[in-house]
Amino acid sequence: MGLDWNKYKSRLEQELCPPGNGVFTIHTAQEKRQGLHKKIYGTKDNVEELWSKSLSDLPNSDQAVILGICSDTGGGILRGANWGPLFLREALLKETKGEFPFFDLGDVRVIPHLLHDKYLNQETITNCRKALYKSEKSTLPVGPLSIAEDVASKFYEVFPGKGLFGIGGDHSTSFPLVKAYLQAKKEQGKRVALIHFDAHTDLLVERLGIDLCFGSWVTHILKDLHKTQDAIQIGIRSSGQPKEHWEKTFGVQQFWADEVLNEGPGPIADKILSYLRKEKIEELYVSFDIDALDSSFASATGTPEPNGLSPHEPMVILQELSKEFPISGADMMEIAPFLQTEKDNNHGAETTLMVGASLSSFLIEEITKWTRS
Ligand SMILES: [Mn+2]
Repeated sequence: MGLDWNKYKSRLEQELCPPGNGVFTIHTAQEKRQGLHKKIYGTKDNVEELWSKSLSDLPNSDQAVILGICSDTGGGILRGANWGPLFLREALLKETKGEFPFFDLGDVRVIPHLLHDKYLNQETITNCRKALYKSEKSTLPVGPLSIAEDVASKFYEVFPGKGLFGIGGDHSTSFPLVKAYLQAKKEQGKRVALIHFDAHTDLLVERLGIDLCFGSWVTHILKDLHKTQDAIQIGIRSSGQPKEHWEKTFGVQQFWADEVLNEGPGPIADKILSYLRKEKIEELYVSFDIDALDSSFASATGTPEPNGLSPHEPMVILQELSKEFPISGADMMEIAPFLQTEKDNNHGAETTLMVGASLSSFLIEEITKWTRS
């Protein structure tokens, strides 16, 4: 037995805040936030207290557990994915007709100027601890990626049989989630694979000297996989290098968007399945960058890309894979609801959120199924 639940709960009460509150703001999107709180708690008042009370039910929950990370500091082209967790939750509740097929842990308390604590000096860490935890003696992390990693790794320590569904945030926020997941599964002796949907490889080693960002996070979780081939990327199309370069240099497997569109999702799923069977993979983590989808379906994102997948292909692939291999962790990243960049008749954010919610709700259901199995 590692950390006990009560200690973890008191950590959560400090590191997290109620669902939808992860963006530090007074007025912006206040109505939306209050609307979400009314749906969750039946009121917009005393939300901190109601949320903190609700955490007590976590040990008895058998549902997928949601964690929002409202950080886009790791992005860098067009920002705005910090609003993903609030807006996607609302879209999810529409999708599930107000039912809650998940347990909501809340949002990471994000200082929007920070990324990871390793980039900070001691003075800044102390000041930020004063701001977040009202104590300079606190030993808790302060950067969003560091907090998320602390929350996720201790989550798996306390609840090895539960699964997390992360909502980003720019794609760097998958780094702590995937890292904690991979390390926990390794500890449990379980062989897992990463199924990564994206228009981009996210395989930079660093970007302008920063190693943890939306373009480089995958590179830094490869060492936590049993084999680098266990990272399977789907939907790639915006890349300065051909597929062979990435597969040879990093050892990952890729299925580019044109392959998926030409061959169809069924045959692609079959190829992936035969690898997973051969390698005796036991569980899957799915990281979904919404820009894997064509920009006509996903325009509300930092780097919308044409010539991508429709929601149909990933759904078929995920359905086929999950028939044989349980999905025990997943995330939905890079939805930036205030961005509407394409000629989308101003329905871009609505469409992006709708398809994001339908894929998310599938992944959440799968995590819940696995939790109950
Ligand atoms: Mn990405």
